[in-house]
Amino acid sequence: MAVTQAGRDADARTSGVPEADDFLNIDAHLSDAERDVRENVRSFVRERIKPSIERWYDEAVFPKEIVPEFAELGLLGMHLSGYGCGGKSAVEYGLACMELEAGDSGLRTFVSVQGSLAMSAIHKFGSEEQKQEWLPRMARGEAIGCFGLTEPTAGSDPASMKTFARREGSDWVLNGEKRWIGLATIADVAVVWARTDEEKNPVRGFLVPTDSAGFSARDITPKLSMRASIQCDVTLKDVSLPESAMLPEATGLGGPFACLNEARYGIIWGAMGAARDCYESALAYAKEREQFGRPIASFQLVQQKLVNMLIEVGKGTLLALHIGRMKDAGTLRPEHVSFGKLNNVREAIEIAREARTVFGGNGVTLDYPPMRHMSNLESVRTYEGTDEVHTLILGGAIAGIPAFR
Ligand code: TGC
Repeated sequence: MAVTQAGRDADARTSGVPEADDFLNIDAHLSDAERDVRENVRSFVRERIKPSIERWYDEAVFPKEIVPEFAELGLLGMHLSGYGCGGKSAVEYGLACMELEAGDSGLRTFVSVQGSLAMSAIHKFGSEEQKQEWLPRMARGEAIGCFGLTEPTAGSDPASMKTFARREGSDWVLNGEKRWIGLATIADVAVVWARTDEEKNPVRGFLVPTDSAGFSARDITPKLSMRASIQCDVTLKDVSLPESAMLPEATGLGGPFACLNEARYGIIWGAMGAARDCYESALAYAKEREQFGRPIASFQLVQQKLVNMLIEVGKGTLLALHIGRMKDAGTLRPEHVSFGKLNNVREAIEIAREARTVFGGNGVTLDYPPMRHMSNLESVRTYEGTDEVHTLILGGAIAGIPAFR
């Protein structure tokens, strides 16, 4: 049965103890539809992800069987409209990311790569035929997409990419290497960004079916982070594509960067999901774990840690909601996204570290989530723009002087 806001308010009043997961009653700022999305994804994470995540992480497997269930929940291309996509708001999508990442960053990353990067590239820049061909199947989880921007020697600076698309008659022939490409070994289609010899805006996007001759992908292993997720090296060797494979509406680096905005936005929420899971698990453990004859939650130093976590989870969640409202209102700028990603991932890592200490030695095992989240968040802090990149995007925005070039 759905819990109404009035019911939650009454519970909080009568118990006198604010809920651990919503100390500030941020729920009061959500609509019923937003709370429904949040509750649906939260239940899914509780029932389908939490019971198995330690095993998936330990065995370093992405549970591909979960993809149809993500689709059933409406998580794939959730914030896109038409073509079988969910048509949900930015805040609803953000809440879903937060709940998923409370399960594991690797599983939230699947939804981000599929929806925010691959589907969003096709939705924003594809031809009608490309949209009809791929988006409905991707929304149903029947086709998986990946997004090839980063290269072995072009990470923070995608403008230095070497992957090249040359004209051969009316066809394109792609050659190059991509690295850290989520899902590439299980993908059906890769959105590949490549340099062309066009003078103005040489970077263009191509839809590459992964069964194309000359396309190959390999999992990057072993990893100490995002173990329940797939990141790959990709090689493109004389991959021949028809003219119709090019995304017609993407010209220049603004194309991939617009997709990165979408993925970075989801991270702002997701990081707070991981942080909340660390805080909640540390709070529960501290109330049960006894040392010196009493629960460690009674010790002032432990309480201070818990309070520091609580405050940063609350601030970061409010920031995510504010940024989500700006996105829905159409007032969000890329530097706002940098503000959110930089702050929330940085704080989430601190929270995970602090939470781990509450568990003492037990905190370094997979029996408890903080160290797994901490390891995952090291990747999250790095992909979609490092701390340094986002700091300098913000620096450039406030100083009015670009830091990079
Ligand atoms: P710059 O000259 O500033 O911009 C080039 C053109 O792009 C436009 N632009 C944006 N458009 C939309 N959103 C944004 N956030 C944008 N940022 C820039 C800009 O207006 C310009 O357009 P135009 O029309 O004037 O040409 O480009 P720059 O190269 O100097 O930018 C520097 C910097 C550092 C900000 C940029 O390179 C950057 O963001 N670097 C970080 C790259 C990054 O986040 N990489 C992660 C890629 S994710 C991935 O490949 C794998 S992870 C996901 C997975 O698991 O698969």
